[in-house]
Amino acid sequence: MHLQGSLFDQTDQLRLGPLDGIRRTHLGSGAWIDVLPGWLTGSDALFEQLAAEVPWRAERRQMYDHVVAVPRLLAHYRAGEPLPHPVLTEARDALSAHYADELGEPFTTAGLCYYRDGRDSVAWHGDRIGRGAREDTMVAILSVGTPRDLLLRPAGGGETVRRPLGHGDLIVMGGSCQRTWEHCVPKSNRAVGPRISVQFRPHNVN
Ligand SMILES: O=C(O)CCC(=O)C(=O)O
Repeated sequence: MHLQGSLFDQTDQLRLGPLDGIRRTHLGSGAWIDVLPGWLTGSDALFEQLAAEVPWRAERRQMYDHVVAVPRLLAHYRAGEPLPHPVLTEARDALSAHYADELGEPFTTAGLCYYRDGRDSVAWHGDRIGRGAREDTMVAILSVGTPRDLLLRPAGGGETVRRPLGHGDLIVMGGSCQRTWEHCVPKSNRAVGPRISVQFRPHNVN
């Protein structure tokens, strides 16, 4: 499945906009999301470059008595490791500066997920390996390629919030979001094109 470019993002020139336009929604229980549609312009060109050049890993996981393929490709960049494109370094640093007072520490790591088509997905979870299990924190996600729904729901059950994310959109999950809410990218029956998400996290949040 090829990426169908956005009609609104027909430039090859990569540019991050200002973060002042970001809008916060309080979800309850101390969780919030900040959303900025189209933060990165020229994002289709970035999608193509990341899809072609990142050393993607296909992982396998034990599921009951089977080993199954994880339905998406992955790459991970630890603190201090060069990111696969300079605009991602710029994005991480801009996010660290914007949230410095509230977060009290920089974003240091980057996880990349490549959803090749609607069969790729990630199940409901919170990022609770490490400090996200005990402390308020933030996870910032820049999405490029075809929009896919990111769903959020209270960990104890409740109404689901849906945010379609692609083509340079930014979402930041903050406060208690990783502990008190869960998120997922569900499979889609429609013929959806590919999407890459780049998740920036502070030290020891996974
Ligand atoms: O692709 C996304 O936007 C979400 C990724 C995610 O939740 C994860 O990798 O933990």
